[in-house]
Amino acid sequence: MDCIFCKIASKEISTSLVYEDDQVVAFRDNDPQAPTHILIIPREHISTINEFNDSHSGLISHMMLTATQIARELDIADDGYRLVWNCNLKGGQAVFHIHLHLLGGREMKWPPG
Ligand code: IU
Repeated sequence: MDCIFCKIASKEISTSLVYEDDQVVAFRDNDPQAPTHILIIPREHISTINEFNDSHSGLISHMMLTATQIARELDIADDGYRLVWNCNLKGGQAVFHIHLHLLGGREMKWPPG
């Protein structure tokens, strides 16, 4: 499968890695929309969050906990940050390997565009 985030997860393509373990990889977004913009991805290829089912509950929890841990480590937790899952084209998804955006280091607007 020709998936750029699978290639990032397997290190076929290098990135600015922030964290990795047996389930997830976190790296800096290459077109950051905030001073801190990290993507947390699973090593497993899942195209959209529409594919989530009960078997993914541990992974989803682990991705969220990884994001909050990185926010603390990068010192954006106290000021505040945003976690975003984009789903499918109208949801703003451009890369079809799920990823959790962690955005911080600036004030966020609401509602998002
Ligand atoms: P989206 O939710 O699918 O729209 O987000 C995809 C993100 O992946 C977007 O912020 C891109 O800048 C980012 N990205 C990246 O960091 N490195 C890449 O090689 C590619 C996309 I392709």
